[in-house]
Amino acid sequence: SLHSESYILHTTTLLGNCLPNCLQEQLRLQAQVRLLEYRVKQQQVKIVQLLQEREIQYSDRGDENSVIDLGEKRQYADCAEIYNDGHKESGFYKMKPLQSPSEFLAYCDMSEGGGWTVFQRRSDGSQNFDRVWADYEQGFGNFVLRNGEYWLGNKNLHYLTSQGNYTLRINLIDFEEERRFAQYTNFRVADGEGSYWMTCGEYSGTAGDSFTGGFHPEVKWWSDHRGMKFSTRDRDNDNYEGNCAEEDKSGWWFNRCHSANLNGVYYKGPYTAKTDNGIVWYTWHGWWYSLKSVVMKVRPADFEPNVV
Ligand SMILES: [Ca+2]
Repeated sequence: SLHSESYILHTTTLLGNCLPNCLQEQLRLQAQVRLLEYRVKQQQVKIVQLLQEREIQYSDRGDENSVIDLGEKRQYADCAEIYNDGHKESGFYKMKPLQSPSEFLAYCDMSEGGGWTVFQRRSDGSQNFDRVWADYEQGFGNFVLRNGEYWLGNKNLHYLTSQGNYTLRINLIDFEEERRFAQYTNFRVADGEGSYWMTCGEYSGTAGDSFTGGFHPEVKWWSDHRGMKFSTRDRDNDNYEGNCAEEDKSGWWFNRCHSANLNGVYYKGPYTAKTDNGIVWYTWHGWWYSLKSVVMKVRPADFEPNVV
């Protein structure tokens, strides 16, 4: 609107020097100002439309089948092995960790150094994450699309992370398109008999340490997710007299209850609800902001990309 403002100034100056009978000129100029204002508005609308179209095109890129079939020649324990066998394209690959009785598909993120096995993705709220124990145990969601939302399954997560020393990386994006990450050493998920309890080591990153409550010593007793069993609405293993999974509508390693709830309800940014049940990472946006995008992935700590 800068154009029309300078034009108004110019017009006012002209009118100041004007004789009383130049009313017609005044009207003409006023009409011109209105026309210019109208054009500026139209252009602003166009700019907004173009930005929206670009946004849609960008997100459409994830709307493609990205299952990559390597045949049955070789079995892979995780995406790190697939990467180092020369397959550097991101997509869903079949793998079979050492102890796993069967193969399964997981998305291999071959960016950020490559070799990452993605076990959770949130991108658009298209999948329901308010699910029972059996679903979280087996895994659920979309295992075809690049941006498909899914949970790999606690069983598979156990088989993956019990193969060695795995690094956990959590990538977060908010609705301003800002990106942050949190990384943890020594991430491991126990078996079903241990109710898939989770442990991890040291934090590094830009999103703050919401996973182990490391952001303040006084919150650790209720917000540290380490050592916690997995909970779902039909299997309450949390440290709270109520049922965290039921109140927060997700399956997670709830304590009492959380400072990170990445399987929460897909709201769009700031939200209001009875409980903090959004996709929350407390140390970045607090309890009442639900993130736009989450990726949780693992890679062996001793991974060294094989340059082919
Ligand atoms: Ca409880």
